[in-house]
Amino acid sequence: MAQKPLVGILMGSDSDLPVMEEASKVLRSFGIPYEMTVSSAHRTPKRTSDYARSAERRGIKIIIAGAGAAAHLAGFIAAETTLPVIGVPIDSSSLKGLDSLLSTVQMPGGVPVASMAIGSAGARNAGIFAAEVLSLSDAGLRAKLKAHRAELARAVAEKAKKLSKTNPR
Ligand code: RP5
Repeated sequence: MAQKPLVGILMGSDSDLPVMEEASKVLRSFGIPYEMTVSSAHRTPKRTSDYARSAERRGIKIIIAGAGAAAHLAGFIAAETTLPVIGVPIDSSSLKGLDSLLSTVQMPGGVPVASMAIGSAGARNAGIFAAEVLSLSDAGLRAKLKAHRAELARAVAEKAKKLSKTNPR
């Protein structure tokens, strides 16, 4: 039987999918069950509200919400649940995500959204951040996160070694 999803990934439009897939890739690599769907704060407010209100009951622990332009999705969801909400500002408009960043990060006091960086790096970090939150009660996941950090460091060291061969100090 498939495991029940622990993370919900939402995006404002299917055009956000190439960016938001970075988050799902990370969750898959850590073996974290997730669900992913499209729901817009502006175009489908009822669907978005129903999703946010039912998430906790359905066993979801964290919601990742990615949207572009006047990006109200993460804040809208945060208003409807006390689950942690991670926002990913997407660079889909003519303002290249600066609009989405400000819409996502500038929440009024009392209703937080953990805003990530704009675009793919933000989506990837959203997946990692969700894993870090879940790892607070999962030692196996904590070990995977430490191994992931060690791998990042190893990759940099390898690149530095290659570079120094062609450009000695
Ligand atoms: C936002 O508007 C979506 O999150 C997307 O980033 C952007 C454009 O959406 P589409 O017009 O491509 O559906 O609400």
